[in-house]
Amino acid sequence: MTRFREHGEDEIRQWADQIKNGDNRMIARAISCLESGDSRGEALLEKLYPRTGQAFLVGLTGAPGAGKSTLTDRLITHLRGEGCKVGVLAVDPTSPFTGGAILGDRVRMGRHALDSGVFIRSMGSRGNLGGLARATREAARILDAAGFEVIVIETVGVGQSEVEIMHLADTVALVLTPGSGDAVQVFKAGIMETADLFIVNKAERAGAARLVRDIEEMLSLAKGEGEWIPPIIRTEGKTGRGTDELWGGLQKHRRFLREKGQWEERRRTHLQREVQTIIEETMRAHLLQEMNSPSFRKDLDRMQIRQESPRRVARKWLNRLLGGGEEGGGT
Ligand SMILES: Nc1nc2c(ncn2[C@@H]2O[C@H](COP(=O)(O)OP(=O)(O)OP(=O)(O)O)[C@@H](O)[C@H]2O)c(=O)[nH]1
Ligand SMILES: [Mg+2]
Repeated sequence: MTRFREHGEDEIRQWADQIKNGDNRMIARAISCLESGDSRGEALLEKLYPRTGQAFLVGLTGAPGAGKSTLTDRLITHLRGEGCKVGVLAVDPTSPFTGGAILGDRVRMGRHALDSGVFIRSMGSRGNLGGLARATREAARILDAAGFEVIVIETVGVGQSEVEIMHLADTVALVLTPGSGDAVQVFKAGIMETADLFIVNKAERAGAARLVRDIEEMLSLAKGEGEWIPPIIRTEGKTGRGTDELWGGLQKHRRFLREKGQWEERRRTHLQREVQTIIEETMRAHLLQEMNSPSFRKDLDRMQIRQESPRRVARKWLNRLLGGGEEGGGT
C-alpha cells in the first residue's frame, strides 16, 4: 500500500482514462496487475470505483463440459447484435493458467477476439481461492468502468469455489445437462438455492424433458410465496436455439430484483461480504505472522506449564491485533 506513491499519480490517471475509453489492452494489463498483486491495480481501482456499478453481472455455473462457454459465445453474439458491450471472465479454480485464454475458451469464443466490444479473459487460481474470488470481482469492476454493460462470469464445478464466485453476480444461472445426474448433485450440495435461473443445455438430447421435470419438482419444494420462481430454460448451445429465451430470462430476473427493491439489497450484501472478507484475510495473515514470533512461543510455553490459559492468551493477542496495544498478560 505504501508503494502507491512510487507510481506517479499521472501514470495511474492516464491509465484509468484509457480504461474508461475502453482500451482493451490496458484493461488486460490492469487485470494482470490485480492478479499478481501489483499495487498499481489497487490504485487504478480507487480511481475507477466511482464509475462502477453500472454493469449487469451474470454468473454462469455448472459442471465441466455443460456448455457454459458455448452458451456464453451465443449470448455474446446475441448481445452484440443489440450493440451491447460484453465482458467475459472465465474462472477456473482448478487451473493454474492466468493472463491468457484457456485453450478451449479460445476455440469456443474465439470468433469475438477481434471485436473491441467484447473482452474475454480466463482466470485461474494460483492455489488461493480467496485471491481468485477477489481478483475476479475486481476484474469485473475494471470491465464495468470500461463500459461493458453485461459481464458474464463463467465458473466451473460444484462446491465452495463457485458459491464464492457467485457472490459477486447480480443473477446466477446454473447450467445442467440431461443424463448427467447433475440435478441430484446440485440439490444435495444446496446449490439449488443460489440459482436464479436453470438452464437445461443440450436440450436436443433424450432426457431433457425428464430433467426439466426433476428441476420443477425440486423447485416446488423449495420456493415460497411471492418469491422469484427460477425459470427453467432449454438451450442448445450447439445450434444457438434458446439463446433469446436465455437472455430474456436474465433480463426478467434483473427487472424482478429492481421492482422488488432486491437489486440494491443484493449489492449491499455483496459489498458487506467483500469488506468482511478483506478484513478477515488481512487479520488472519497478521495473526499467522504474530504466531511465528518468539513472544508467542513464550506464551505457548506458559500455557504448557499451565501458567496461562488459552483464552487469556487469545484475548491478549486479539487486543494486539485490534490495535489495543501491549497489555501484557494482565488482562
Ligand atoms: N450435443 C450438444 N453439445 C453441446 C451443446 N452445447 C455445447 N455442447 C458441447 O459440449 C462441449 C462442452 O462445451 P463447453 O461450452 O466448452 O462447456 P463448458 O461448460 O464451458 O466447459 P468447461 O469450461 O470445461 O467447464 C463442447 O464440445 C460443446 O460443443 C448442445 O446444446 N448440445
Ligand atoms: Mg468453459
